[in-house]
Amino acid sequence: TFVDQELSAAELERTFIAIKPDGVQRGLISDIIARFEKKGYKLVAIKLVHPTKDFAEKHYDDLKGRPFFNGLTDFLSSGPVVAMVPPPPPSQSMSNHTADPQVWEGQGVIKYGRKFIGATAPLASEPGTIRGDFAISVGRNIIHGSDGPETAKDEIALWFKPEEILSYKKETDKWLYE
Ligand code: IDP
Ligand code: MG
Repeated sequence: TFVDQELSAAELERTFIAIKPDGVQRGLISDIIARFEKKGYKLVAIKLVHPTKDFAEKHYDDLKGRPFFNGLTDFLSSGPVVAMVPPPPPSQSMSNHTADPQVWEGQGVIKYGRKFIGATAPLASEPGTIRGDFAISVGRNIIHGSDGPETAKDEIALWFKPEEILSYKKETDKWLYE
């Protein structure tokens, strides 16, 4: 149906967000989740995990060879991390393009998630962003978010089994979209 097409299109917009060990230790889980939740994004998977060093190296595979790689992967594997996947609900703009899901790939929650998070260096992040409001050092910037559709897909597959990602309808969608 039309609605199913909208939902499968919205699934393409999934991003992977992780609250890093510093965010968990500092008691910022609820503040961070609240921003995505209040914006209207839908949470479809969440878990608390303590990644191994090996797993952290896989997650940051693209940064292998950088001088901070060892410290970064030590840090990510130093304690529990909150892993989550919030895609947006189907929107009216999406329903104009149901024939070609590629049209809106890369828009929505991936880009907006990065805007919410702010710049990699917290001191360069605007006030109002998560890193801007809650962090100081680049190596203690409390949150991770996928930087594009391809990374989102890879990171979701690395952190979650397909059966851990739920599909459900939110009744608030009609109050969020005209
Ligand atoms: P991002 O998290 O904003 O996407 P990336 O460049 O992908 O930033 O780097 C991944 C993580 O590596 C950052 O969030 C940060 O914690 C850490 N990192 C990046 N650059 C530096 C650096 O110059 N020194 C120390 N840590 C860094
Ligand atoms: Mg990155």
